[in-house]
Amino acid sequence: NSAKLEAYQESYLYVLLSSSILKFGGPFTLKSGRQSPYFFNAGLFCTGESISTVASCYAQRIIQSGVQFDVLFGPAYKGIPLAATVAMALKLHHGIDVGFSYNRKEAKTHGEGGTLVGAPLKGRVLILDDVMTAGTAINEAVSFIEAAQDATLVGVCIALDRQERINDQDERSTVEVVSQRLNVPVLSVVGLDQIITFMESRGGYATEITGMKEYRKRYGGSS
Ligand code: OMP
Repeated sequence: NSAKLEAYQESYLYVLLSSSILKFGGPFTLKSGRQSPYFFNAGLFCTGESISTVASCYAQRIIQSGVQFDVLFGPAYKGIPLAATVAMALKLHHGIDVGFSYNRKEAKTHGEGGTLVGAPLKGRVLILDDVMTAGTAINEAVSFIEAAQDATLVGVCIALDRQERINDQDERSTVEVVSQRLNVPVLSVVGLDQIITFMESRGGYATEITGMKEYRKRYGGSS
């Protein structure tokens, strides 16, 4: 396993492990029904320290990719703080000022009304989300962009690519299939291989690493 790590990915992985955002043990039942020995909980980006590191890492990954965009869209609920803090990190660390937008789960019928909040969903839109496993969650987020007039999806950036196959009949990875289907890049701050590389380099995680490798053999995608 030789997934390379950049400095920002190392500080990110350090935060994931020290804040238990990445949890082991389980087994954890995933949305897809798969039983996983590890689980990534974006709800635990809940301190100034962890959210600022995570947001800076998303920003670096996005800048590194070269994707051009006008608005960030963070699907409710976990995408909301991501959209706000990544917009802030882009401004603070890279001098790039973009709008951010997110949805309500319940449409509001009074006041300003509607389902979308924040910057107008117009122009080139980059979706921010937490994790991709079998690609179900992303469809709802994409539907908001499709429903908006004058909005074009230009990419998706997630915190973790679990590098799983999309289903048992297709060995291609979810990220690859989703990227082809939407015809945009799907970026991730790290993938499962990089988690394994990082934990191997730190030592002391033999059981966790074995569990992740076995799981990767059973459910891993082809790229
Ligand atoms: P898919 O919809 O199968 O791609 O699964 C992604 C969603 O599952 C995420 O948006 C989360 O709601 C949830 N999830 C996690 O939060 N962390 C994980 O490690 C795995 C999942 C999951 O259920 O696959």
